[in-house]
Amino acid sequence: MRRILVLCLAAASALGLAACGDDDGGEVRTEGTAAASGPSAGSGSGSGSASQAAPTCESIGDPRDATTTANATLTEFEVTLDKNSAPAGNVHFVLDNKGADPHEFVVVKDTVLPTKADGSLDEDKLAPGVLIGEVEPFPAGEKCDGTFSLSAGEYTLLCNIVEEEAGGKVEAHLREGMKTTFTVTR
Ligand SMILES: [Cu+2]
Repeated sequence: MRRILVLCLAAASALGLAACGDDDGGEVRTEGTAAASGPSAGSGSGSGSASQAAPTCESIGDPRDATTTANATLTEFEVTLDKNSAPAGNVHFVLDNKGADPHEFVVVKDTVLPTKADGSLDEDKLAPGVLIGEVEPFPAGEKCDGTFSLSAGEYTLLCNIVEEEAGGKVEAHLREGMKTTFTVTR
């Protein structure tokens, strides 16, 4: 599920590198090599999910099943929670993207994370069952949510987006610090 955000490459070639700032606008988002083959083709959490020209919120799970609601704020590059623990059960995470870029929300039942050379989470190296689920990337300024069934243990909540900017600079949100821990008690 490695994601790559290609920032304003088209603008850079048309207008020169000065046009290629760090802010929003003109972003072209790709996932792997699957060029935009249609919207909302990939709502699952599999590695082969299709790309979307613009991310939209796809809520995960049913919040009516939740016994706990936790609010998470996503920014560059932090995940901030209003509570750091919950009893075992279904936890409804209400996500508020207050940053300038799209972010996602990945739930991993571990606190020691295998990473790739670019600093992103290497999901292929997680033990079976450790990757609980995720809310796919959604835009800056918007809210989204996900409800996950969590058994007792220590979790990491993170964003695993990797941006490739003009000039080849790679920015992994996880490496930039976009994670927090969450404890589920019995
Ligand atoms: Cu992010």
